[in-house]
Amino acid sequence: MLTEALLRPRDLSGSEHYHPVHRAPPGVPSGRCYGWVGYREATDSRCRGREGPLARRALITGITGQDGSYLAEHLLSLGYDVWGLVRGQSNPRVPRVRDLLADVKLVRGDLLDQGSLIAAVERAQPDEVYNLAAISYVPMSWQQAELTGEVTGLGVLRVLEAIRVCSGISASRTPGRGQIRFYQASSSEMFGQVRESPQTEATSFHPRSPYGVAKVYGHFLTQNYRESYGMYAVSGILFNHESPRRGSEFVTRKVSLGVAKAKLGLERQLRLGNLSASRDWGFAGDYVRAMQLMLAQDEPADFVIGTGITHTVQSLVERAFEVAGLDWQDHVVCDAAFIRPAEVDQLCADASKARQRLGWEPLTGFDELVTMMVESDLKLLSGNGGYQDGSFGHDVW
Ligand code: NDP
Ligand code: GDR
Repeated sequence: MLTEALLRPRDLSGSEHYHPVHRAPPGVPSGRCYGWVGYREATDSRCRGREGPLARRALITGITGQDGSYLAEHLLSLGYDVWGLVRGQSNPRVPRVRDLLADVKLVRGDLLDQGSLIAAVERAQPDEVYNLAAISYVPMSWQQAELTGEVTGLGVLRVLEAIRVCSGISASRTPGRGQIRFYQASSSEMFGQVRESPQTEATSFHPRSPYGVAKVYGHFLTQNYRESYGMYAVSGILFNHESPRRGSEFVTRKVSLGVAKAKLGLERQLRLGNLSASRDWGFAGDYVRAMQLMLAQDEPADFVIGTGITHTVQSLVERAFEVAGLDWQDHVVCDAAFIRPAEVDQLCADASKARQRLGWEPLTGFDELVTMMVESDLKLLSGNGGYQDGSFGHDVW
């Protein structure tokens, strides 16, 4: 469990062992990530008596989101020391992380606040930063377009700047510097009105929402920091990925919850928008493996991650009701309120580059994913387990 000691800021500045310089120690290849080695060797009990490289340390923004929880679990299983950035004074989603991931250390910060990000990087002293934080619900990006631009777009700039400042990288390209590796959560929404199908890393962008536009900014900025400063900064262009931990506003979880409610007699109708849109849906647990692999390469590069198989929203609905032995036509109502001002009609990934260079493959198919989600929500709503959102209750952190 998280202890007070872990949550209290360590007073680095007063330590005689505080060496905030990212430099490989003598005899260590400069390409390897040994950030903050001097400080850690001197003060961190994890390191005493250990030989060889330290456990890698990761800082995840968006730890309270779907991907944050899966990525943290995956990195912990690989032996990483995992830190998560959490915003707000009393964030209701913190219990979710705490219950799932007792070994994660939390640090406060907000993508809207540059100083907080610099402080978080200084405190966590990461080897790798995964920027998963965003306003990620596409319809909200029309309602709060400016906020979406600030968080999902400019937030990427602030995280990159925090890394640049803490790494002591100046205004010119310095090859070999910047040993903190950076992952940006780019999105297939950048392809929007697709120019070709399937989409690859070379397909040009035509975003269809303020969210998609903000992601394009973050994507190119990540590329630009790589080119400008020689930073190891990469983007994963991930297609839709889902799980029992998905937010209930997204269509897959809305449907799995709707099916469970219909099956248990809690609600009869499920109101949805455009049933003819197609998405390349995969399992979030598979996709976070790709994020870590992208930061473990010799050379930084961007990758498309998806299954290569696309389904309509209607086929998702049919399959989900079938899992519960129900006929979707008895329950689903089309509601214009859920139609978007501009739609992304179809998306389909060509993830050949990731398969070849990262050895990455999705392990969970569409039917298995939908079944997993419906079964989890049936358990949840019948009080037999499932995934609790944790979005209520007292935040003691
Ligand atoms: P979620 O919506 O589940 O999580 C978003 C996270 O961002 C939450 O932890 C949220 O924190 C955090 N956040 C929001 N605003 C701020 C802020 N101002 N400062 C700090 N943190 C903030 O998203 P997913 O886990 O599904 O996705 C992760 C990332 O991947 C996102 O960037 C998303 O855009 C991108 N992406 C997702 C895909 C998918 O299919 N899931 C596909 C492609 C890209 P809080 O709990 O406090 O609200
Ligand atoms: P998306 O996911 O917009 O692709 O963004 P979402 O599940 O919201 O929508 C997928 C498709 O389903 C259609 N749809 C509905 N969507 C919702 N949410 N609610 C409905 O009632 C409904 N009815 C039909 C939508 O019109 C759309 O075509 C997700 C997010 O995780 C982004 O952050 C991420 O970048 C992309 O996936 C890749």
